[in-house]
Amino acid sequence: MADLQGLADAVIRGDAKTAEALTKAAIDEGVGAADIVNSGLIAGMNVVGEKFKNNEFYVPEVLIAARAMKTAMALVKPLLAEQDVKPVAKVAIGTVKGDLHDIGKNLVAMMLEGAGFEVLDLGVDVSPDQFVASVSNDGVQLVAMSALLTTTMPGMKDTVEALAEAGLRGKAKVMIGGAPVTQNYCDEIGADGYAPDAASAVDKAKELLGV
Ligand code: B1M
Repeated sequence: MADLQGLADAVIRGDAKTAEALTKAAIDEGVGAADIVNSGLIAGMNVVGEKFKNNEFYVPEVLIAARAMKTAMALVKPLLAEQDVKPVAKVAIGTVKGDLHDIGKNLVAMMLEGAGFEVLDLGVDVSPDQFVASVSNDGVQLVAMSALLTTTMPGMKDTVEALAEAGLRGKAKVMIGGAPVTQNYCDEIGADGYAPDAASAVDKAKELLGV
């Protein structure tokens, strides 16, 4: 019997070796890729997200859990395509232009991936044009922007405006976050949502996209 609860627990503990072994065993037993992802990997990352929100887990624990999740996900990914399992939605994430901080952005990306989103990571120093291209060329439904400097926050406003100018504001939602970013700033620039941390970012993304 495939041990999907054991897989979820291995992800929570950040035990990549066990997560990999249990994923291999489940695949060999013919368990569907969607079940492995939903009942094993996402279930585990959901608990990690809750613990992070409640300050029971800190950044290192989340990073280690996400690494275990990614190790197992690498085995499942080819099957997802074969079995035509669709991601929850497609997100482009990046740190805005002029800003090189990526630790928080990476955490948000990992939590989104752990929740079943397809994540296009545009990296750091991402221009409004790059975000716009992700929507127009790659079919992204959610633009997720991170900023850690007060001086780079205007890049978020520029991106919201660039999306509007390109006529794409109706095609993708915009979510923002990062230490100096606030709900007030989100309202001020006309973004769709703000999240204070990586776990809340998953909830906000689901809320914005209705998934
Ligand atoms: Co810089 N830095 N830094 N830095 N740095 C800060 C941000 C700063 C507050 C330090 C300080 O002065 N006390 C300050 C900014 C001041 C301001 O503008 N308010 C600062 C400065 C000034 C600078 C430089 C200008 C320093 C210099 O060169 N003179 C320079 C700028 C470089 C650039 O970007 N162009 C600089 C450089 C660097 C390093 C390269 C050395 C390094 C970054 C390494 C890296 O990221 N790869 C660095 C670091 C590490 C920091 C601190 C110490 C830590 C940031 C961090 O990673 N936090 C930071 C001081 C501090 O915060 N104590 C500081 C941990 C991370 C998990 O939190 O990113 O907030 P955070 O992410 C959270 C939430 O905010 C949220 O979820 C995450 C997880 O819960 N979140 C989102 C983040 N993005 C989100 C997106 C969402 C939703 C939620 O939706 C899309």
